[in-house]
Amino acid sequence: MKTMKALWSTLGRLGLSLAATIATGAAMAGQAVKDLPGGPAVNQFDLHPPVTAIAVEQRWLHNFMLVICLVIFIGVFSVMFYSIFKHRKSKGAKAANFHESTTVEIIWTIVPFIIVIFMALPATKAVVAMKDTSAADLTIKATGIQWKWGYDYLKGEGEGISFLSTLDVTQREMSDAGTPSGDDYLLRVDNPLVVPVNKKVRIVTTASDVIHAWMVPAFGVKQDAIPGFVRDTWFRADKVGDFYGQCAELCGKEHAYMPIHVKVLSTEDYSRWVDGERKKLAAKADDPNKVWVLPELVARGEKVYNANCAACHQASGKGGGPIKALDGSPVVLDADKGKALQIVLHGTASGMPAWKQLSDTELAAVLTFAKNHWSNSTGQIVQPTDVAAARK
Ligand code: HEC
Ligand SMILES: [Cu+2]
Repeated sequence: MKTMKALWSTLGRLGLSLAATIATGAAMAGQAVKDLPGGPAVNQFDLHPPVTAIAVEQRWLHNFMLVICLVIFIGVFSVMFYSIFKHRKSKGAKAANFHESTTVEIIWTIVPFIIVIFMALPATKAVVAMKDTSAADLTIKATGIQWKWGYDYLKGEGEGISFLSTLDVTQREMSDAGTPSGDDYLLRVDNPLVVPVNKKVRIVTTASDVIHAWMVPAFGVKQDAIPGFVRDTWFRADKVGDFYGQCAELCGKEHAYMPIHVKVLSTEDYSRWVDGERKKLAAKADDPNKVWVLPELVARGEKVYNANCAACHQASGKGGGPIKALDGSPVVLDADKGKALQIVLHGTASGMPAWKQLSDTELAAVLTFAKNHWSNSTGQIVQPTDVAAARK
């Protein structure tokens, strides 16, 4: 009796949560999410529409194997059910009594063997083609970092360009607030990877902390990015457009927040983009001895903050849980600039990462920003030279 009661209450609770799930689903459907070209589609059933020869081949292989499996499934089960039905006991069927039929054994060894060869041949051909990263027009290193991607153009047009690609801040805010919207929800990044169309692009993957994986379904590409190792993959996109993927290896609590956005441009547009990046690089090569004025440095610092710090400390500067607030923090407000500087340069044992990979100017900017934003208004300026001195 008691167990029955428990069972009913469990079932009741299950029903409630099911209803809640359906209600949320309906609420989300109410927001009219549409297909994202180059990304996921609403109620997507098939693989992503392929835009590389490899992805076309993978899709063909997938369908080919599916058909073979279906035929075998239908064949085997038809014979089985037919035999069970036709030779049932109530019809007075008598079981044949024999063992060791050499003919049957040979047939059921040879036939599957032939089927396996039929499937393995085209599959091997595809795998070999996927692994052939030789003679690439462009080589780009993709580094998985908790939780963003770093791209370095190593060889080919655009060599020397390098940037980080992080989830767009508005996406993070929507996620935190529980109000998803937009067709590219959690797929929008600040700096997409840009590549030319119809060129063989070799992607070299590695990681700086844990294992990540670089995956873009429309290209048929998925490659683990492993710390201390270098792996590679390639694609040749035959269409311009925007294509989306995600980190495909569970890499920590923000695994879902490291999307991949690849922008495929025409050859001319790509050259133009490279030119623009070169100019930006030149402009960004900050003079470390420059003496900045407050508003300029705060504006620069806000960008650095949004790209690197807001994920933990929040756009509001309030942090949360073990992540200390920067708004009103005595360390940030301290007249001794060195205190905050040491923490940001070297991190702490309790979860604050070290940021020494940022430039002197970026660190000076982000600290000046923290000291003069939200309710903080110290008027203090941290100059790049202060950061350089603290590094020693
Ligand atoms: C991965 C999450 C994370 C990121 C990203 C992060 N922090 Fe922190 N930060 C922390 C945690 C956790 C603490 C608290 C550490 C402690 O108590 O020792 C902290 C503490 C601090 C402190 C000391 C605050 C105090 O009152 O003691 C400063 C300053 C700071 N962070 C600045 C930054 C800046 C600037 C950035 C961006 C460049 C940044 N943090 C990015 C997690 C993070
Ligand atoms: Cu990852």
